[in-house]
Amino acid sequence: MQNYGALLNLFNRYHDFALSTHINPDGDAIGSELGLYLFLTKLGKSVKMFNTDAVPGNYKFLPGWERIEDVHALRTYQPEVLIVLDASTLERIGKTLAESLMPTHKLVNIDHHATAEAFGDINLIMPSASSTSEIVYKLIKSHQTSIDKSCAVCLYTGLMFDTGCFRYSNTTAETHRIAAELIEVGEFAPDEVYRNVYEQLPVAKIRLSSEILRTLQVTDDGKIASVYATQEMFRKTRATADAVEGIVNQIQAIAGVEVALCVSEMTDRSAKVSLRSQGGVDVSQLAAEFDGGGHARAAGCRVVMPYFSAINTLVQTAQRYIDQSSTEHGDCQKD
Ligand SMILES: [Mn+2]
Repeated sequence: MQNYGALLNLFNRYHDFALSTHINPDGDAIGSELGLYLFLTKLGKSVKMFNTDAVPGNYKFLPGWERIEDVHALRTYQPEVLIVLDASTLERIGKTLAESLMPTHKLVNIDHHATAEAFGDINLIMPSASSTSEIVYKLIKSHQTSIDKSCAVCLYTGLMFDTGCFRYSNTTAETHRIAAELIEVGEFAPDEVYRNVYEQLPVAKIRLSSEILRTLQVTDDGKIASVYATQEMFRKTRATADAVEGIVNQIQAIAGVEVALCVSEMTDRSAKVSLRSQGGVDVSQLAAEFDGGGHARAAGCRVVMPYFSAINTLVQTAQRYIDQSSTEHGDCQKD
């Protein structure tokens, strides 16, 4: 991969680095950011991290999380090199940060989203990688530096998160080999990492889940399942917006369902949509119709309409995709 070389050159040439990742950061965002931070620090670089949103509580067991600063800490600081991780567009790091965090020399983009834009001077975009953490792992390996304990647990967390604990189709023999090496090097207990990430749920999240699951609708053909969350439900359960995460995966598990979607009513009269697919429909394309993005089997978008209109619009669009994919399938059978 020639791009590793271009990036490794930057590590030799420059001293001041800043890292950032997407809004509402998840396990891969935080894991890859901290993993790269710890590696660059070990190389003796000056490294700062700036995120728009705070580190979620369940990732505060990871070494270095408290070094992540917000946009207010930025002031007039300009790094020589800015590396953006796990964000398919520069705007995904948050508008204010995207406009004010300017590198004096190079902008680097490290990502694995199929819809990733090559917005950097150097772009390390690998849609075949399970996670951005996997790309960071390979980058460090190509530098022929050993991965240390603290770095290993961060990268493992990202790998675990983005593969849905090694369940999703992006999980390969290689993913397991990398995970095995990280466990060996990191000397951590994988079950403890799992508990830290997934078993720290606030009770409000379970209460919200029960409200949301009550809204379940499945189309007559059984192929599209949808649920929604309203502001009223958030008020009633006192759950935060991120408590919706994961519910769409539950309804995707319904037998026969090809596309699952969860619509959340936002406070600004827009609606946030999470999409999942069994593989027949590329939901990153579907999301792109609404200026969203993601992966073939997991994507999202935000639409400016009331949540009930959003459900209808998205279900209809998903139906169109399912009809298209079954037509294509039918043609194949005729041949
Ligand atoms: Mn990711």
